[in-house]
Amino acid sequence: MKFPDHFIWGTSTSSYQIEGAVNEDGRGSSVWDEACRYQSIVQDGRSGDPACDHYHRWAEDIGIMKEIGVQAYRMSISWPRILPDGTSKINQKGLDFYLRLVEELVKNGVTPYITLFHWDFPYALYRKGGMLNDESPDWFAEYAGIVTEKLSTLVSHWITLNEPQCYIDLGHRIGFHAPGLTLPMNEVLRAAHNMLLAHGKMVMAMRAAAKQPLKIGIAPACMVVCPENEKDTALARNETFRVKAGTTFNNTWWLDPVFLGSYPEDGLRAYEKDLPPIGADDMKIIHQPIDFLGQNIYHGTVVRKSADGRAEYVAPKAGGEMTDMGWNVVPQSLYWGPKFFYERYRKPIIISENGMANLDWVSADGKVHDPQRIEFMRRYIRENLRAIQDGVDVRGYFYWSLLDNFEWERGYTKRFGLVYVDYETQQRPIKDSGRWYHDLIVSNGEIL
Ligand code: IFM
Repeated sequence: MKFPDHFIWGTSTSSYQIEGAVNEDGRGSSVWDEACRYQSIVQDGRSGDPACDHYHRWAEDIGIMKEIGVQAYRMSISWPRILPDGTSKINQKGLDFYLRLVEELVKNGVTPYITLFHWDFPYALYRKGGMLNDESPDWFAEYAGIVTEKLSTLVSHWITLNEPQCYIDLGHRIGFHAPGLTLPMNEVLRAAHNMLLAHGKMVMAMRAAAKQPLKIGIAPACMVVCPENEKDTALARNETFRVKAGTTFNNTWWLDPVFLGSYPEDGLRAYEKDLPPIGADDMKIIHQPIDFLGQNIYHGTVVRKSADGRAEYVAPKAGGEMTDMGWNVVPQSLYWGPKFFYERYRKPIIISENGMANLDWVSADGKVHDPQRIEFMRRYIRENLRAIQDGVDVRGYFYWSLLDNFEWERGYTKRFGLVYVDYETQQRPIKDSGRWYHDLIVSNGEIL
């Protein structure tokens, strides 16, 4: 059982979840800074400061990556560190921080993958209307061009948006995430449309500013519906790609415009009375040629055909495997997800996030034993290999996350890392799973 020779093994993080140093070196405020301070959306009442203090400990963290043996590191850029007001005035110190980080990664043989937007939207732009301001796509483009100009000599792999469904739906419809809004559906869809335009305009700006040919992708949250049996495959595929009214948590409303150049018909029907104005050239802007699809997949649902031919969701078994997030363990989502999406969009796939939160602690022997995480990874990655063996073009796997970190509305209560973080001392022991991942990488999957 081996992965293709070119397969990339990496880990992921994001700026607000690990960096800390929110008031240092000219960084501006983001909607998450403000939400943590003024809205009680975070369970433990904490914020992304100091998180893992990565802003000061980045060199140590690269050392840890080397010890684990990761070949690539997916990180995100804090927009308000680069442009404290969101546009115009560049904060050189912010850009220099990322240049140093990227230089050191490359020097250490770790390939950087950069995500430009992982939710830390500049507060100054939120005050100008945020995603409801139709100028917002241009703000994203300006920011993307500046970062690309600075870093693209060394960085060839880029992701425009991370899980836009979360930023828009959790942040603008349900209010669980910053900026904590509960807007009506017509405004949510307008914000979503602007987010898609932002993606397209970012790609254009990045290609224009690039110092070398870039590989650009997008990393949505992928909702995967798996068939209970092979005979339920068509049903599961339909459910995976179906747009349901009342939420933008779906796959095709976001990805059909990006990869196919149009909104899905069932979505246009489901959202009919709330549709945003769609300009004549909008789809052309959104549908830029890009190079890969990043899939963030953690769990899935299972479906079978009912007696009258409808989709019947299979309830997880009582007391079944579950992570500390309360997410069901559905390893076959890493088979069906890549398979269904590859069939629909025909683009190389990177598993840009997969992982689990676990109740980890440091044992008396000073180590962190996390057998469940090892088992989780083993099961999921095996399924991913099965997809590759069935002809799906999966190019890499990025475990979420390198470090335990600030898990948004759950604060520091959830630990996803291969590396344990003691937030008081900032010590970082590598967990058993990190050691296991090392062996997996060295054997290119053979130890599975
Ligand atoms: O921590 C998040 C990450 O920021 C986005 N994807 C899911 C992870 C786990 O919830």
